[in-house]
Order: sequence, then C-alpha cells, then structure tokens
Amino acid sequence: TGQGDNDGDVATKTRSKTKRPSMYRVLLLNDDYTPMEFVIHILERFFNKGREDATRIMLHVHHHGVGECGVFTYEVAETKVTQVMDFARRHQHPLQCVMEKK
Ligand code: TYC
Repeated sequence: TGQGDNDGDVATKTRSKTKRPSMYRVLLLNDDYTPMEFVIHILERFFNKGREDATRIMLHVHHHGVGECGVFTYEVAETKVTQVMDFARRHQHPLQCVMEKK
C-alpha cells in the first residue's frame, strides 16, 4: 500500500528531491565602438531595465570592462545572449554578451 518498500501497513512517504535550478549571470562586455545609446537600448529592450538603471549598468561596463544585466535560469540566459548577439550583429556593432554560472 502506498509508496515505499514496506507492506506491514507502516505508512511511509517518499519525497522526490526538488532541486533549485542553477542560475546564470548574463554579462555585457565593453568595446570601443558600440554606441552608449545602443547599449542602453539593449538593457531596456531585453532586460526590462528603466532608463536610469540601464544607464548605470552601461557606464559600469564602460568603466570596468564587464557588467551584469541579470541572473536567469540556463534557458532564459541563453535566449537573452542570443537575442543580444543577433541584435548587435544586425546593427553591425561588435558588442559581446556572455553568460556564466553563478
Ligand atoms: N565603450 C563604448 C563607447 O565608448 C560604450 C560601451 C558600453 C560599449 C558598454 C559596450 O557593453 C558596452 N562608445
């Protein structure tokens, strides 16, 4: 009766292990050519940042070389990276976007 390997009417319950998903940072990398306004647009469009936050993140990347756009599960992070890389390429900017496990 029920789950478990007993059958002397001892009620046991098995709990499947629920695992929290691994999280991934999506990062923008600095370069010398991509216009600041374009990077701000990326942050607003793909990462749902407001103007202020987007500007702050863009300037952080500009000054420090790399900066975090957000933290997502694997598939969402991968989608963001692809969207940003496709958009940058279509506009012929060398902007690089990568993901890394937290
Ligand atoms: N460094 C670029 C410039 O001076 C601006 C820039 C910011 C580029 C962030 C990429 O991820 C980036 N126009």
